[in-house]
Amino acid sequence: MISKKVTTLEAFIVQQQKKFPTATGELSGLLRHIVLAAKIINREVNKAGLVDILGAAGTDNASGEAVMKLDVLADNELISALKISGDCCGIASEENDTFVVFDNEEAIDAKYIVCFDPLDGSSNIDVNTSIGTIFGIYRRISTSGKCTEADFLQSGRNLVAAGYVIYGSSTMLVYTTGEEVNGFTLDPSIGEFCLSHPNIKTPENGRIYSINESYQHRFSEEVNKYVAYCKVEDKATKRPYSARYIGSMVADFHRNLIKGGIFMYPAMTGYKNGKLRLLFECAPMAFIVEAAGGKATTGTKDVLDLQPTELHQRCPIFIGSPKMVEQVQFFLDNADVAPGSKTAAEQQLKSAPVMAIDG
Ligand code: P6P
Repeated sequence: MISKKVTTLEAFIVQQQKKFPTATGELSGLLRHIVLAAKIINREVNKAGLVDILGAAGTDNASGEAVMKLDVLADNELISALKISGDCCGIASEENDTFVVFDNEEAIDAKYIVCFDPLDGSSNIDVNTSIGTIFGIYRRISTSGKCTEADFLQSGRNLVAAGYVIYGSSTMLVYTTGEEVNGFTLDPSIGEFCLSHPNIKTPENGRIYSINESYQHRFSEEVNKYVAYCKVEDKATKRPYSARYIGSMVADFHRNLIKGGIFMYPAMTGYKNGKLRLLFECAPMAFIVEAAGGKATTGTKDVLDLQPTELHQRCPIFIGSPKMVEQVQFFLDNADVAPGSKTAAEQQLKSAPVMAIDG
């Protein structure tokens, strides 16, 4: 029996659409199809541990069907769902070298395009670590007919909506259309995403830093100084911070969004623009974090201000609690500041008080 008000994602989408009298329902329809794909991906991800029974990718399962890699399956599900939606004229995906045009009659003139990473962190699948789907929705620039590459090479400032699904201890869908960020947890017993985290605002400050420190020898001196700063014992600024790095951007981002923290994937030797993709990971996450009161920079400009020149371009990213992003920017802009200096601590103390970390 339902004992208290439960807002399903479907009901929420309808409520949100009503706020815009001129809304045609196309964005709502697009979101519904992304949700459908997410439920199918969730079902398959949750079976990943049974690969020995169900067959590994590249083999045939008991019913003779080819078992595909989960990231390929996720890519296919999203492409199919978006194509049949009739509200999307094409997609660009981390899994596909070029963009995909939907030239079927009901889709070819649709208003929106979608960029997505179908299964981010997929290398973690076989060790049962949280992974995710990341998506960003733009209005097409071309007016009608087959979408073009220019429709996809838009800065994050043009995003209409962005979100992610995290397949973790529970499955959550978090999305924003630019104002509020809302989180919905999947209730498997009814197959519905239910509003569990209304109007998420990320803490102004935090005590979690996320970076792959094994690349220390490849980072710039300024990045290493900030990482050293995070480790200095200093009661006033509640340091040392806690290092948390899962190696799955969606999982690291989501934890920091809720608890406060900073996720960093800087430029480094061998990755002159960092590793993460602007269109499929960085821009959607930057859109979400800014709507939640956070910040996202490449180290030289806001991620959302980057004008993409190619589909798969990478960009450095420092994203999370605004005061922590400002603090790392302080180190990036002041090469002579020592990690243990009073100057560095004073810069931090100008910020909001740091939240205690719980767990
Ligand atoms: P590294 C996963 O492969 C991914 O794209 C992100 O989800 C994650 O944050 C990053 O790469 C991890 O990269 O080099 O630390 O293994």
